[in-house]
Amino acid sequence: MVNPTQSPSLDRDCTTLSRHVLQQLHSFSAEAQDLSALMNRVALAGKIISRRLSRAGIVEGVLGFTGETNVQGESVKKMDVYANDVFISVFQQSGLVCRLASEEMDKPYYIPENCPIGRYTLLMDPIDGSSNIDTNLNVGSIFAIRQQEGDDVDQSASDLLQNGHKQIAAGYILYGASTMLVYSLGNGVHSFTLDPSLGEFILAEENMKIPEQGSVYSLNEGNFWQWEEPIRNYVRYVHRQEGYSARYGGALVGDFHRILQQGGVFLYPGTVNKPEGKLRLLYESVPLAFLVEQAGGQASTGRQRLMDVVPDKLHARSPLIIGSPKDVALVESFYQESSIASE
Ligand code: AHM
Ligand code: MG
Repeated sequence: MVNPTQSPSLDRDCTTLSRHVLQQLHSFSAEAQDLSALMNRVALAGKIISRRLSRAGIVEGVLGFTGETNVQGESVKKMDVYANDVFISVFQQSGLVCRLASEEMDKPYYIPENCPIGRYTLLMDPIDGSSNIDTNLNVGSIFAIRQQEGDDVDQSASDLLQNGHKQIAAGYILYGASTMLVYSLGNGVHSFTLDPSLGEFILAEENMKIPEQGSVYSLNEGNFWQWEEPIRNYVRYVHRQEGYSARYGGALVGDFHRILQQGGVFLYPGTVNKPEGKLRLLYESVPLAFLVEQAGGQASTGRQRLMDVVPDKLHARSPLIIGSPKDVALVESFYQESSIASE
């Protein structure tokens, strides 16, 4: 007779993402199965993109630009296009997602065979920080899932123009020294590491908690003279204190992952010419705001909780201040100070 034993390492190896989603939802209902299948497809996209990135320089189509400009007026990299295609491909014939909205596409992409059954919409930045690819540094994919509201017969996707509380899941994939997937269904934040020998994302950490305060501040100080005064005053304050470290990798997912694990604050503020900043709400800042709040942190525009911001268009931007609660509150205090001074 064999008596099955509960080996912790075997149990960990078997805690795959799809199993974890079902555990999180405490259910085997059709809806839970759908979300589990959906996350599994996001993970598949991450594995395909990760495989391609790991061959940069030895296969065609990883490094360099396509020569085109996207809807945001930015030069498109070959990997931006590839990763966007990967996300579309993994959801074909899935019956799960009718629409995908992406940084790389002017309008949402409809997958006809999944509509109208697929009641979920996937919002994504397929490769965030793509300027890092050519120097073999980390990049990421950011995603959020929203329930489609209404039939969207005119394909205007106007139901997406709602605040961050409408997200039912969000996360990112970090292509770094290892490939990690971090996600939340609104019940804690959980991280998974891709085990290349299994080809599976295996649970790394459950219920991640951001430290209340950290020593890292992360922003592009090259923009100092273009920022509004409260941010300049915050940075001047930091420069006069002992114990702060500046860390900025130029790719949001990696910079955010460091802050999530070690505490501190990431900032991409507005500038004189671009008060709305650079980062896009629906598929960059708001998914990370959802995650950070689930981990006990905060995300703000400086003047407002980021989760409450209602985008006025699909590619709307907003300043982003995100991280440990005490550090975000400190940055906000510089905005409050400046509004009192101007009264
Ligand atoms: P992208 O999605 O086009 O790659 O742009 C977003 C990236 C973020 O990953 C990063 O935080 C930011 O742009 C860096 O911008 P900058 O080079 O202005 O510091
Ligand atoms: Mg981006």
